[in-house]
Amino acid sequence: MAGKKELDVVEVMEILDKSENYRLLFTEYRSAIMEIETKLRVLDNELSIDRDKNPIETIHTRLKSPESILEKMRRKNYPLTIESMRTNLLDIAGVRVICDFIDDIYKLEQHLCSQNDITVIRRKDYIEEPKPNGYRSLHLVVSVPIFLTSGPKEIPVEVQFRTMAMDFWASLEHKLKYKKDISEATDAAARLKECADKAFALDREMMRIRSDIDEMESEKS
Ligand code: 0O2
Repeated sequence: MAGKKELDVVEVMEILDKSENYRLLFTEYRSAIMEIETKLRVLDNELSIDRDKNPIETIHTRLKSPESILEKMRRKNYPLTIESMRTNLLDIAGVRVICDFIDDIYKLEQHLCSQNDITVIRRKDYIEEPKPNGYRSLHLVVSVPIFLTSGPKEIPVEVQFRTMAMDFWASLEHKLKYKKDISEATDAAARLKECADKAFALDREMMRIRSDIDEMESEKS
Protein backbone atom coordinates (compact mmCIF):
# COMPACT_ATOMS: atom_id res chain seq x y z
CA MET A 1 0.00 0.00 0.00
CA ALA A 2 1.38 3.48 -0.88
CA GLY A 3 3.18 5.18 2.00
CA LYS A 4 2.94 2.10 4.22
CA LYS A 5 6.23 0.48 5.22
CA GLU A 6 6.62 -3.27 4.70
CA LEU A 7 6.87 -5.03 8.05
CA ASP A 8 9.80 -7.35 8.68
CA VAL A 9 9.43 -10.87 10.10
CA VAL A 10 10.13 -9.83 13.68
CA GLU A 11 7.55 -7.03 13.56
CA VAL A 12 4.91 -9.28 12.02
CA MET A 13 5.59 -12.01 14.57
CA GLU A 14 5.29 -9.54 17.45
CA ILE A 15 1.96 -8.28 16.12
CA LEU A 16 0.68 -11.82 15.54
CA ASP A 17 1.84 -12.94 18.97
CA LYS A 18 -0.26 -10.25 20.65
CA SER A 19 -3.32 -11.01 18.58
CA GLU A 20 -5.99 -13.13 20.28
CA ASN A 21 -7.33 -14.13 16.87
CA TYR A 22 -3.99 -15.54 15.91
CA ARG A 23 -3.65 -17.54 19.14
CA LEU A 24 -7.14 -18.97 18.72
CA LEU A 25 -6.38 -19.79 15.09
CA PHE A 26 -3.30 -21.74 16.04
CA THR A 27 -5.17 -23.61 18.76
CA GLU A 28 -7.67 -24.62 16.10
CA TYR A 29 -4.95 -25.89 13.76
CA ARG A 30 -3.31 -27.80 16.61
CA SER A 31 -6.65 -29.44 17.45
CA ALA A 32 -7.20 -30.42 13.80
CA ILE A 33 -3.75 -32.05 13.74
CA MET A 34 -4.71 -34.06 16.84
CA GLU A 35 -7.95 -35.22 15.17
CA ILE A 36 -6.15 -36.42 12.03
CA GLU A 37 -3.33 -38.05 13.97
CA THR A 38 -5.84 -39.96 16.11
CA LYS A 39 -7.74 -41.15 13.03
CA LEU A 40 -4.50 -42.39 11.47
CA ARG A 41 -3.39 -44.15 14.67
CA VAL A 42 -6.76 -45.89 14.97
CA LEU A 43 -6.50 -47.08 11.33
CA ASP A 44 -2.90 -48.18 11.90
CA ASN A 45 -3.96 -50.24 14.91
CA GLU A 46 -6.81 -51.92 13.09
CA LEU A 47 -4.85 -52.62 9.90
CA SER A 48 -2.01 -54.14 11.92
CA ILE A 49 -4.29 -57.07 12.86
CA ASP A 50 -4.42 -58.08 9.20
CA ARG A 51 -0.70 -58.50 8.66
CA ASP A 52 0.61 -58.60 12.19
CA LYS A 53 2.55 -55.48 11.19
CA ASN A 54 1.66 -51.81 11.44
CA PRO A 55 1.46 -50.06 8.04
CA ILE A 56 2.62 -46.76 9.58
CA GLU A 57 6.23 -46.42 10.58
CA THR A 58 6.05 -42.87 12.01
CA ILE A 59 3.76 -39.84 12.11
CA HIS A 60 5.28 -36.35 12.27
CA THR A 61 3.15 -33.28 12.85
CA ARG A 62 3.98 -29.62 12.52
CA LEU A 63 2.42 -26.16 12.57
CA LYS A 64 3.85 -23.94 9.85
CA SER A 65 6.20 -21.40 11.42
CA PRO A 66 5.29 -17.67 11.28
CA GLU A 67 8.41 -17.05 9.12
CA SER A 68 7.36 -19.74 6.68
CA ILE A 69 3.76 -18.43 6.63
CA LEU A 70 4.98 -14.93 5.91
CA GLU A 71 7.40 -16.10 3.22
CA LYS A 72 4.65 -18.05 1.43
CA MET A 73 2.11 -15.21 1.66
CA ARG A 74 4.63 -12.78 0.23
CA ARG A 75 5.72 -15.20 -2.50
CA LYS A 76 2.11 -15.77 -3.54
CA ASN A 77 1.16 -12.10 -3.16
CA TYR A 78 -1.62 -12.80 -0.66
CA PRO A 79 -2.77 -9.91 1.55
CA LEU A 80 -0.96 -10.04 4.92
CA THR A 81 -4.03 -10.50 7.10
CA ILE A 82 -5.23 -13.30 9.35
CA GLU A 83 -8.33 -13.78 7.19
CA SER A 84 -6.22 -14.17 4.06
CA MET A 85 -3.91 -16.60 5.86
CA ARG A 86 -6.94 -18.67 6.92
CA THR A 87 -8.44 -18.85 3.45
CA ASN A 88 -5.31 -19.01 1.30
CA LEU A 89 -2.90 -21.21 3.23
CA LEU A 90 -4.05 -24.80 3.42
CA ASP A 91 -0.82 -26.20 4.86
CA ILE A 92 -0.61 -24.42 8.22
CA ALA A 93 -1.47 -27.70 9.92
CA GLY A 94 0.69 -30.51 8.56
CA VAL A 95 0.80 -34.24 9.20
CA ARG A 96 3.45 -36.45 7.58
CA VAL A 97 2.83 -40.17 7.54
CA ILE A 98 5.76 -42.48 6.86
CA CYS A 99 4.70 -45.93 5.67
CA ASP A 100 6.53 -49.18 5.03
CA PHE A 101 5.11 -49.93 1.58
CA ILE A 102 3.62 -47.91 -1.30
CA ASP A 103 0.33 -49.82 -1.25
CA ASP A 104 -0.10 -49.02 2.48
CA ILE A 105 -0.20 -45.33 1.50
CA TYR A 106 -3.18 -45.79 -0.81
CA LYS A 107 -4.95 -48.09 1.65
CA LEU A 108 -4.62 -45.50 4.43
CA GLU A 109 -5.74 -42.72 2.08
CA GLN A 110 -8.82 -44.67 1.09
CA HIS A 111 -9.80 -45.45 4.71
CA LEU A 112 -9.12 -41.92 5.94
CA CYS A 113 -10.96 -40.18 3.12
CA SER A 114 -14.01 -42.45 3.31
CA GLN A 115 -14.73 -41.33 6.89
CA ASN A 116 -17.86 -39.22 6.79
CA ASP A 117 -16.44 -36.24 8.68
CA ILE A 118 -13.50 -35.91 6.26
CA THR A 119 -13.71 -33.78 3.12
CA VAL A 120 -10.92 -33.92 0.56
CA ILE A 121 -10.11 -30.40 -0.61
CA ARG A 122 -7.06 -31.17 -2.73
CA ARG A 123 -5.07 -34.20 -3.84
CA LYS A 124 -1.67 -34.23 -5.52
CA ASP A 125 -0.18 -37.61 -6.28
CA TYR A 126 3.54 -37.06 -6.66
CA ILE A 127 4.06 -40.84 -6.47
CA GLU A 128 2.19 -41.44 -9.73
CA GLU A 129 3.55 -38.20 -11.17
CA PRO A 130 6.80 -37.26 -9.42
CA LYS A 131 8.13 -33.72 -9.54
CA PRO A 132 10.85 -33.15 -12.20
CA ASN A 133 13.51 -33.26 -9.46
CA GLY A 134 12.36 -36.77 -8.44
CA TYR A 135 10.27 -35.80 -5.37
CA ARG A 136 7.63 -38.41 -4.55
CA SER A 137 4.84 -38.30 -1.91
CA LEU A 138 1.06 -38.28 -1.84
CA HIS A 139 -0.27 -34.88 -0.72
CA LEU A 140 -3.82 -34.41 0.50
CA VAL A 141 -5.52 -31.40 1.97
CA VAL A 142 -8.48 -32.57 4.02
CA SER A 143 -10.95 -30.65 6.07
CA VAL A 144 -11.81 -32.06 9.50
CA PRO A 145 -14.28 -30.72 12.07
CA ILE A 146 -13.04 -29.76 15.51
CA PHE A 147 -15.54 -29.28 18.31
CA LEU A 148 -15.09 -25.98 20.11
CA THR A 149 -17.14 -24.45 22.93
CA SER A 150 -18.83 -22.35 20.22
CA GLY A 151 -19.64 -25.44 18.11
CA PRO A 152 -18.00 -27.38 15.28
CA LYS A 153 -15.52 -25.77 12.93
CA GLU A 154 -13.97 -27.16 9.73
CA ILE A 155 -10.17 -26.87 9.61
CA PRO A 156 -7.87 -27.77 6.68
CA VAL A 157 -4.92 -30.09 7.30
CA GLU A 158 -2.24 -31.07 4.79
CA VAL A 159 -1.45 -34.79 5.01
CA GLN A 160 1.68 -36.03 3.26
CA PHE A 161 2.14 -39.79 2.83
CA ARG A 162 5.57 -41.23 1.96
CA THR A 163 7.50 -44.46 2.26
CA MET A 164 10.69 -44.54 4.33
CA ALA A 165 12.72 -44.51 1.10
CA MET A 166 10.86 -41.43 -0.20
CA ASP A 167 11.33 -39.73 3.16
CA PHE A 168 15.04 -40.53 3.24
CA TRP A 169 15.44 -38.93 -0.18
CA ALA A 170 13.25 -35.88 0.58
CA SER A 171 15.00 -35.18 3.89
CA LEU A 172 18.47 -35.27 2.36
CA GLU A 173 17.41 -33.36 -0.75
CA HIS A 174 15.91 -30.67 1.48
CA LYS A 175 19.13 -30.42 3.53
CA LEU A 176 21.33 -30.33 0.45
CA LYS A 177 19.28 -27.79 -1.47
CA TYR A 178 17.72 -25.70 1.30
CA LYS A 179 18.12 -22.01 0.58
CA LYS A 180 20.51 -22.80 -2.27
CA ASP A 181 19.55 -21.88 -5.78
CA ILE A 182 20.58 -25.08 -7.56
CA SER A 183 19.47 -25.32 -11.16
CA GLU A 184 17.81 -28.53 -12.30
CA ALA A 185 20.41 -28.57 -15.10
CA THR A 186 23.39 -29.27 -12.81
CA ASP A 187 25.09 -32.63 -12.38
CA ALA A 188 24.17 -32.62 -8.66
CA ALA A 189 20.47 -32.23 -9.52
CA ALA A 190 20.68 -35.04 -12.08
CA ARG A 191 22.34 -37.32 -9.51
CA LEU A 192 19.69 -36.47 -6.92
CA LYS A 193 17.00 -37.38 -9.46
CA GLU A 194 18.80 -40.67 -10.11
CA CYS A 195 18.81 -41.36 -6.34
CA ALA A 196 15.05 -40.67 -6.20
CA ASP A 197 14.48 -43.21 -8.99
CA LYS A 198 16.66 -45.78 -7.21
CA ALA A 199 14.72 -45.23 -3.98
CA PHE A 200 11.48 -45.82 -5.89
CA ALA A 201 12.88 -48.99 -7.47
CA LEU A 202 13.78 -50.16 -3.96
CA ASP A 203 10.22 -49.48 -2.77
CA ARG A 204 8.77 -51.53 -5.61
CA GLU A 205 11.18 -54.42 -5.08
CA MET A 206 10.37 -54.49 -1.34
CA MET A 207 6.66 -54.78 -2.21
CA ARG A 208 7.41 -57.69 -4.57
CA ILE A 209 9.50 -59.43 -1.89
CA ARG A 210 6.68 -58.98 0.62
CA SER A 211 4.13 -60.50 -1.71
CA ASP A 212 6.45 -63.47 -2.47
CA ILE A 213 6.89 -64.07 1.27
CA ASP A 214 3.11 -63.82 1.78
CA GLU A 215 2.60 -66.39 -0.96
CA MET A 216 5.14 -68.78 0.59
CA GLU A 217 3.42 -68.43 3.96
CA SER A 218 -0.03 -69.09 2.53
CA GLU A 219 1.24 -72.21 0.70
CA LYS A 220 2.54 -73.53 4.03
CA SER A 221 -0.82 -73.19 5.78
P1 0O2 B 1 7.26 -27.06 5.02
O1 0O2 B 1 8.18 -26.58 6.07
O2 0O2 B 1 7.31 -28.57 4.85
O3 0O2 B 1 5.88 -26.54 5.14
P2 0O2 B 1 4.25 -24.26 -2.53
O4 0O2 B 1 5.43 -24.98 -3.14
O5 0O2 B 1 4.23 -24.39 -1.03
O6 0O2 B 1 4.11 -22.92 -3.03
P3 0O2 B 1 2.12 -26.15 -2.62
O7 0O2 B 1 1.22 -26.51 -3.75
O8 0O2 B 1 1.47 -25.90 -1.30
O9 0O2 B 1 2.95 -24.89 -3.07
O10 0O2 B 1 3.23 -27.21 -2.43
P4 0O2 B 1 3.37 -28.74 -2.73
O11 0O2 B 1 4.28 -28.88 -3.88
O12 0O2 B 1 2.07 -29.48 -2.80
O13 0O2 B 1 4.11 -29.24 -1.42
C1 0O2 B 1 4.76 -28.43 -0.52
C2 0O2 B 1 5.43 -29.28 0.54
O14 0O2 B 1 5.80 -30.57 0.03
C3 0O2 B 1 6.75 -28.66 0.98
O15 0O2 B 1 6.51 -27.85 2.08
C4 0O2 B 1 7.61 -29.87 1.33
O16 0O2 B 1 7.27 -30.35 2.62
C5 0O2 B 1 7.15 -30.88 0.32
N1 0O2 B 1 7.88 -30.80 -0.96
C6 0O2 B 1 7.36 -30.43 -2.15
N2 0O2 B 1 8.28 -30.50 -3.11
C7 0O2 B 1 9.42 -30.90 -2.53
C8 0O2 B 1 10.75 -31.18 -3.04
O17 0O2 B 1 11.05 -31.03 -4.20
N3 0O2 B 1 11.68 -31.60 -2.12
C9 0O2 B 1 11.39 -31.78 -0.81
N4 0O2 B 1 12.37 -32.21 0.00
N5 0O2 B 1 10.15 -31.53 -0.30
C10 0O2 B 1 9.18 -31.10 -1.16
P5 0O2 B 1 7.23 -26.45 2.27
O18 0O2 B 1 6.21 -25.41 2.14
O19 0O2 B 1 8.42 -26.35 1.37
O20 0O2 B 1 7.83 -26.44 3.70
